[in-house]
Amino acid sequence: PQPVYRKDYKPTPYLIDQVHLTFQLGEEHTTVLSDLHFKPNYQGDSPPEVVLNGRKDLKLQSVKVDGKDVPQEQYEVSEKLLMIRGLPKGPFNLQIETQIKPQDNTSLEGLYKSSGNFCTQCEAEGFRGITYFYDRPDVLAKYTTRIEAPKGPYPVLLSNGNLQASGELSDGRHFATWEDPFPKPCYLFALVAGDLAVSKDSFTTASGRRVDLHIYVQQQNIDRVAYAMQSLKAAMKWDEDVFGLEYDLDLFNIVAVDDFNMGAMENKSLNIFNSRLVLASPATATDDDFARIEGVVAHEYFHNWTGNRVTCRDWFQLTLKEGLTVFRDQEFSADMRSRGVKRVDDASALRRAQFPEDAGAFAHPIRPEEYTRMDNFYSLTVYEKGAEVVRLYQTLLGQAGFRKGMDLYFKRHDGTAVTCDDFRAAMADANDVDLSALGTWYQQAGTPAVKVSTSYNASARTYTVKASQSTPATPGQSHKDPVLIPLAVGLLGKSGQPLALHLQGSKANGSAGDSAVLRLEKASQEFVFTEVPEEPVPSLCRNFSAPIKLEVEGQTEDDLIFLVKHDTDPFARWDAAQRLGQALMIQLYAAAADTSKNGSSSLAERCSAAGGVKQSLVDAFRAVLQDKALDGAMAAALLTLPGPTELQAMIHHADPVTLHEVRKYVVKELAQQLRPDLEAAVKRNDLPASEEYSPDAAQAAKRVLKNKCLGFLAALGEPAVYSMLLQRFRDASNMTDEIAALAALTECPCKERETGLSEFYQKWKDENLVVLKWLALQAASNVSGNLAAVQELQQHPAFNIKNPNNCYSLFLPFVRSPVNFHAGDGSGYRFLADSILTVDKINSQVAARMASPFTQLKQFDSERQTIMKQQAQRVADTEGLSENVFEVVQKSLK
Ligand code: HT7
Ligand code: ZN
Repeated sequence: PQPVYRKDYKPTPYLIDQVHLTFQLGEEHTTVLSDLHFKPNYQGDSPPEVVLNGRKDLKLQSVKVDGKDVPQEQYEVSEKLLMIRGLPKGPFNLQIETQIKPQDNTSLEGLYKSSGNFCTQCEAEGFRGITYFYDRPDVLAKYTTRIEAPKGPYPVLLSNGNLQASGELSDGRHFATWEDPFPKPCYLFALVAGDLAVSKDSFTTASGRRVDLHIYVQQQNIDRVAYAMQSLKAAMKWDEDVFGLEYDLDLFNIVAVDDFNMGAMENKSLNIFNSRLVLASPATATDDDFARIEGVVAHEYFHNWTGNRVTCRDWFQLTLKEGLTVFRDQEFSADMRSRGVKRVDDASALRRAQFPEDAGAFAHPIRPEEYTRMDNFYSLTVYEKGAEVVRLYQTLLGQAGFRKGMDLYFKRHDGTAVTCDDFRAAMADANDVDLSALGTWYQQAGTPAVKVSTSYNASARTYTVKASQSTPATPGQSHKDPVLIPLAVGLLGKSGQPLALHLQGSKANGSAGDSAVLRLEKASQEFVFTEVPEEPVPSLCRNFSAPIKLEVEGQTEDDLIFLVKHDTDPFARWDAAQRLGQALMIQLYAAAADTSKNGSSSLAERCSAAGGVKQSLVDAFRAVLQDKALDGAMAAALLTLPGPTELQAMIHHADPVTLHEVRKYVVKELAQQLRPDLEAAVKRNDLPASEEYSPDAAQAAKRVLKNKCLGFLAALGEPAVYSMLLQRFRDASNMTDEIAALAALTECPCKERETGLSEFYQKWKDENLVVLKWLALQAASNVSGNLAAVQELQQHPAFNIKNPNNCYSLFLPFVRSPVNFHAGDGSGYRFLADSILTVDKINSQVAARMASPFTQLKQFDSERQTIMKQQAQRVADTEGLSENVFEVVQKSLK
């Protein structure tokens, strides 16, 4: 496969400004008639050939120019292209007729069927599976779409824009014609035809436009859309209030489908969603599900401006729309819920998942330089690190400055396809500042490491912060330049009070409340605070002001405990707790892994001989548990120890199973020492049965803390706790509590585990989305020998390998189980490789996602690296492997 390079960008020799599509949908095949208006976009007077993208499953029926058949010698069709020569000078119309078979399309790209309904997914390059076209984001056209289909099975016919006409045809067929007045790239095209129920509402924009809001779902789910509708209205209002952005049509549709490769898709006025991100009821969805629905509904809606009205010039610019839109949805959720907790959650997710990507074999800049399969670059780096880079602008410019930049961006670029450089230029010009230093973030892969050391001069009353930065080499990129890092800093006095900040010189970018933002842009720099009355404890990278790995030289355990107690910045406080946990587990891992001294001792004995869990950590956790004023969600975050992926990255070539056992040991020790406090917190946060369920942040905070405490108690391994958990599972009045109790049991090898899992399945076997939770719980379990159970689940009647949600709920959670995925005999790796090869024949995008654990193989001990590589190699050597999977495994093996 040939990679595409960013440097090779060239505009197309023609533009297409009008597209008329007719779909004749049928059970045997679908005919697509496409009438395209071409305008020259070339220099000179001899018309170049037209080269359009296609896919091998397109059956070309006819090609006409201005209504006349193009002679066979004037066009060529290959697996991926249609090339036409001898075109007229000046504008012309090209008519193409193709036949496709959506019912056989298991890739879920282009036009396909899900639960009997027709639907589309065109981003990134799926439109070429529908008809021949310039399938790239810089060709913007106005679309009209006529859909014809049998009325019985397909009473609902939807496409982008406004409904122009509809009516009956002969033979029980009917039609609808849709017209979208906004020029768009073909990746935003959508069509849905099926038998769907609709929930209707409306929203009146600030300027008085009434927008009809329709959510389409399968009939049996119509009572589960209220939360998505409420979220949509909240998002519409928020975008007006915060960015002055109004919706621009009279209709906004959302359709939920069961078979979908990703979360959702922002097609113009016809968003298509994975049903798990629309459907929710207290009985079937958790608090996290509700929060995710709110965030993703908003995200797709926000794309109407950031992505649709202003789109990307080429796919290398993907972060232009995705990084910016993730940033916008993060801010929305922060305003809807607790801002501090949201920031901690986002930072924690970035560290847990994106940092490893940035340190692994698939590391790439937020704006990649090359790709083979674009689908593989819908990555945490492009999305989540991209959002952090957008946040850098806001941290540097302030909220008002950021808004000025956004206003100018829309003013300059509405209706066009642009680059990340255009975004940066708008931000800079609107604020009359030079932001070129931010450019490096778009070019360099890898997480910058920042080292800070501090010193206090009592007689001069100065406090000096020295900072140095470096970014580790990543595949294909050995040289790294320093990047511009806004480092938000606060100083705390002896009793925890914030100290007033006076920064010498002009290095501070600004200060917000008790924080100053230091502007790190060189390999090493020094900043001096003056008039500092006493030696402070520094609170660094507040609000996670940049996506960096921070090392603070000389930071003591006492400093960290002090910050956990006193820091008013939620992120810095949480980070201090994380550092305490990390330091302890790194130290215990060293003792646990060293079997040379007393080979016959147990891991717990080796850990306790090394000092066990320090009293200081127990005390810090106790203080959190006893702090009744603390938001429950924040308390739960503070009580969450760093997870396996963060720890793995910190210990060179660690054995993941030993590391898991160490973490388990720490959890159990904490549970033993904190038992009364944990039980009290459970009691305090148990809501009375009379209180009606609400997914709001206040109620959810109580549940998350209670369930975190129950998770600790489960680690005690006591039969009485197991039966208490089973009882809670049975008595639960909402899915959050039900699944939390079951999840705690699923980690314990006890009879209550089996009882709970079987009762849960019997109760929910007819609810697809709930069955996914049941699959995921079992797949992720660290109960030893669980691979056999996972293999059995693959054969279970509830499991459907053709459905991406099923694959994501079985295979992805399985690879997160250190004990079973990383089993020393390589059985977990073999299972993953086999599963990738099976899924690849059905859906290569899903298979490529499943292959991503191989990109991390260099982190593990050498024995595991060897057997992981063997399996990755076996996948790479398989004949007929998709380009998607090949790109991932081949990088893993380099
Ligand atoms: N913009 C959407 C991306 C997307 C996608 C990409 C590749 C393959 C399938 C896909 N489904 C949706 C989603 C978003 O970020 O809003
Ligand atoms: Zn998006």
